[in-house]
Amino acid sequence: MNLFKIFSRTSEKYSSHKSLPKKNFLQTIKKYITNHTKIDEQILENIEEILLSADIGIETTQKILDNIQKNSPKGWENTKIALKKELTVLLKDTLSEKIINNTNTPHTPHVILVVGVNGVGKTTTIAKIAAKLKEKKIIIGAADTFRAAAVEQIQIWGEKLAIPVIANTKTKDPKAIVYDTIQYGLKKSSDIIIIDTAGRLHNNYNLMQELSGIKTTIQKLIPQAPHETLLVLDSTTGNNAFTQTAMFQQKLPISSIVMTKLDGSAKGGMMIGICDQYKIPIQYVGLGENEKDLQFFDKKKFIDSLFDSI
Ligand SMILES: Nc1nc2c(ncn2[C@@H]2O[C@H](COP(=O)(O)OP(=O)(O)OP(=O)(O)O)[C@@H](O)[C@H]2O)c(=O)[nH]1
Ligand SMILES: [Mg+2]
Repeated sequence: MNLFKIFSRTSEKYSSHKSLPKKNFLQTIKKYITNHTKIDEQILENIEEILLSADIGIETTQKILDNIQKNSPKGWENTKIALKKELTVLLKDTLSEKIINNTNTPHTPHVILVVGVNGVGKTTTIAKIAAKLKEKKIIIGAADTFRAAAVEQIQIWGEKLAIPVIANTKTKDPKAIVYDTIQYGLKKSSDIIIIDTAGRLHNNYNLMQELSGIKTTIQKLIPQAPHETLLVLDSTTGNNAFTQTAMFQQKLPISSIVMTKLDGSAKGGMMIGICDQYKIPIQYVGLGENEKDLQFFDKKKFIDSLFDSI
């Protein structure tokens, strides 16, 4: 699966739905601009619909429309250059590879807290990150005390990847597990500690509040931690991902985003919209259910691929 083809898919699912993009949204915009000498209200409305149905979001769509309006008199080639520049600015730089990789761990232990709503792919992403950083000494804290099978799920990954998982099925308090995990990580001089948390609805006050408690617990042992807070978003959720980002960001400073399930029917435009609106970089993209199905998000490659085909 090539991530950079996500906008170009022409699945039957897409073609059967009139309002969804049948191809790379830029191709459709190109067609409109090339076929009309003047960009009028109707064309702008059509372009707006294309952008919104690619999940780019209202605010970012408006910015792109303003850009097209500003540049359209000079024809498609100039508009294309302007759009490429605009998308490069809208997609915030990925900081991830500077933050952590197999040869560089700026903080030891480096604590990564993984959060997000139910079922977005947090636990699977943790396994994928651990598999990617396997040169390092990693431990995982199974702090999802909410879902019965959650501990077992991460333990199975731990066994598969030969990574210790700290769990305690006797407690329902995630803070207790977080505390034990950090303590164990410090004792064993771990390089990386990854904390799995329960899926929580962004509009559930108590569950969101619990995240503050988890953070405070981590800081009792390592005041500067968590060094990274990853928000996992399911790319198939559409506009709701914008609200999730806003609500999680309100509770904890999110350092970067993992966009999962891009191997599915997602349109991917939300990557542009979310980076633009919340100024949070995308660190990883999930492209399947196996431990190898995780890629660092490369902004330049992503944008080049969008424009390569047109
Ligand atoms: N196709 C695909 N499936 C994924 C991806 N990431 C996760 N999944 C699947 O999504 C489902 C949910 O993944 P989990 O990792 O359990 O999600 P979670 O956020 O930990 O879920 P909760 O702990 O219940 O909130 C599983 O069936 C995963 O295999 C991905 O990038 N692509
Ligand atoms: Mg989970």
